[in-house]
Amino acid sequence: MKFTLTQNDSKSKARAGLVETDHGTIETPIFMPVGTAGTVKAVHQRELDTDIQAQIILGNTYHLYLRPGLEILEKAGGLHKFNGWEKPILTDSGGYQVFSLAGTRKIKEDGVMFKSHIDGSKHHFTPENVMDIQRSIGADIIMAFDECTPYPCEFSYARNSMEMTHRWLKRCIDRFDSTEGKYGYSQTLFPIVQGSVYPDLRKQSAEFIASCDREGNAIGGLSVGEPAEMMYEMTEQVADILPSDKPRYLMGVGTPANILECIALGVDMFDCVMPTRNARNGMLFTSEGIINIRNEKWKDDFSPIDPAIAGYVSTFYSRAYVRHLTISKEILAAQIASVHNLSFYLWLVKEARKHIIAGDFSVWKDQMVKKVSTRL
Ligand code: PRF
Repeated sequence: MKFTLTQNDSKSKARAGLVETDHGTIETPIFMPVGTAGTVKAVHQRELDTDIQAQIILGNTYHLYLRPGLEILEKAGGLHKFNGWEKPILTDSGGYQVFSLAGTRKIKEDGVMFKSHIDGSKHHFTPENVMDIQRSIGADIIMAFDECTPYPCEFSYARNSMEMTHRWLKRCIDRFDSTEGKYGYSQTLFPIVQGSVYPDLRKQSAEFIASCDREGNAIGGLSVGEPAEMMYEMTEQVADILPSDKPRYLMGVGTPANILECIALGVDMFDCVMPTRNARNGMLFTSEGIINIRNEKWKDDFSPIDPAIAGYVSTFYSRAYVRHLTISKEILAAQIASVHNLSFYLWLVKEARKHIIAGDFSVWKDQMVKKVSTRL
């Protein structure tokens, strides 16, 4: 993997860059649609590519390991071949997913014992086997096995957890560096900063992660219920410590406004279930603000979902029609809303990139944050 910084913004810490992988180049800042089980829910691959213009998608180690399982993924020749998405893929390590299985998991120094949400069967994730599993899935970028602390979190728990995440990282690196990709292209491992909302822990974690000198770095443990201001403070502090010549990935963030604010703090990569999950509940993000498509006020609004977005569904379908589909619980409602919301998120980061390169990012960002946060 290679990262090139194209442009630094003069009035903020925003940057535009390029991440080159064996499956193609990603223009940053970028938003990565979440494809938990090897599919971005309700969206097929050609739409992802042509309409949404996604450049990289996410997969989840936890879900793919349980189903379809490694035997099938290896037989297919990896996830790219299995699902037909030939552009870059990033897999999350399962750290986050396993920890949200409250009650059905046990965390120990060696790893985490957990019960499958599918059939209750018992499994064990360790830093070593999570590296092996991600080798078998075959993502271009794979994530270290970490513990994402909840919010709020006692200082002593956060410190012990962060120290364990650091020890796990050393084990991840040892395993990753002593193995090879299974499908003829290269993979890269991103470590994850933790430390909850404690500045001294965040500093310690960011310095440790920076010292590991990997090709990119991630910020975890945020957007887990803390106030947005706190999330921005932690992100800024950590981004300032992480090396500027490597991509910075803020995990699980966030709203359109969160993404714009964090781009201004020097973050390059984002993922979140929000555009797809909220789409399935009738929330549409637009360049003028947020729409609850179930609302009576859209029943005879025959204007397009968002004429500013170049994607096909955003200009083709009317608000009134999508409202009708949603109220009628038609499958097409989820499809249109998901494709639209993702088109909007990809449009937003593309615009951000354009404005960073043009040199007027800060002014544009402040106006855009207001617009995208408005309830229409
Ligand atoms: N760790 C991992 N995945 C994550 C997170 C984390 O802390 C978050 C936190 N918002 C989202 N996804 N491995």
